[in-house]
Amino acid sequence: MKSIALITGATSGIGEATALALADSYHLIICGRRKDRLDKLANVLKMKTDVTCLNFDIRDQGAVKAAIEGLDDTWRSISVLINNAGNAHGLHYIHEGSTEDWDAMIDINVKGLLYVSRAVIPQMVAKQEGNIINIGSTAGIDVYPRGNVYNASKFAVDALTKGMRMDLNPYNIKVSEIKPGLVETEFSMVRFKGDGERSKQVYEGIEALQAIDIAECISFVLSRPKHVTIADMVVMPLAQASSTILNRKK
Ligand code: NDP
Ligand code: 8X3
Repeated sequence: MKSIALITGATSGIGEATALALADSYHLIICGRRKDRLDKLANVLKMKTDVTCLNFDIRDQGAVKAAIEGLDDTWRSISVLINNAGNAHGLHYIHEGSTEDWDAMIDINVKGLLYVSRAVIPQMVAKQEGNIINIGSTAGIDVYPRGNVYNASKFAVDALTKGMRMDLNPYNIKVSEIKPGLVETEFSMVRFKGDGERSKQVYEGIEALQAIDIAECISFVLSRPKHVTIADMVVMPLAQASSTILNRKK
C-alpha cells in the first residue's frame, strides 16, 4: 500500500520532476496555481499512481487551509510533505528593490511554506510518522549582491527547517532540507519577469543542474531507512563553488 506525498509547486521545475520521480512509490497530491498544468501532469501520473490536484495560491492562508482540510480522510493522511513552491522576484540593490517583489518572496517562500506546514503537520504528529523536505537554496547559505530579500527568505527556510526538526523530534517526524545551487527551470524567467534573454544569461557557459537532479536527491532522502534522517543536503553544479563563484566557459 503506497503512502501519500504532497508536493507544492508541482506545475514546473523541481516540483514537477519530483512528482514524476515519486509516482512509482507514492500516491500524490500535486499543488500549484496553474490548473491546466496540474491537470496535464495528473494525466501522466495517473498511469502510475493515484493523484489529487489542489489548485491554490500559497499566499492565501484561507485557500491553503480549505484545500487541505477539504481532502477526504484517505487523502488527508499525508506522510510526505515536499515544501517546494517558491521563486525569486527581481534582482535589485536594496535601495532600488520593489516592495511588491519583497512581499511576493516573503509571502510565498516563507509564509506560504508555513501555511501548508501548519495544515499538514498536525495529522503527522497524531500518527507519529512523517517526512518533511523543505527546498532551501545555496541562497540561504551565502548572501549575494542584489539577492537581499530572496536570500533572507531562504535563510528563513533554513531556520524553519531547524526549528521544525526540533519541535517535531518527539513525534518520529523526519525534517530535511535540500539546498540547490543553480537549477535550470522557470526560476529565472520568473525572477526576470519573462525576460528570456536575461534569464538565459544565468545559465550561460555552465552546465546547470536540471530539475531531475534535485528530484533524485529527494527520492534518495525519502528512501533512507526509518532510523536515518538526511538533515541537510547542498547540491551544486560542477561549475559552481558558491553563490558567487562560477566557472563559466567563454
Ligand atoms: P519554477 O519557477 O520552475 O517553479 C516554481 C513552482 O512554485 C511552480 O510550480 C509554481 O507554481 C510554484 N509557485 C510559485 N508561486 C506560487 C504561489 N504563489 N502559490 C502556489 N505555488 C506557487 O522554479 P524551481 O522549480 O526552480 O523552484 C522550486 C523551488 O526551488 C523554489 O522554492 C526555489 O526557490 C527553489 N530553488 C530553485 C533554484 C534554481 O536555481 N532554480 C535553486 C535553489 C532553490 P504556479 O506558478 O503554477 O503556482
Ligand atoms: C536559486 C539559486 O543562486 O539563483 O535559489 O539564488 S540562486
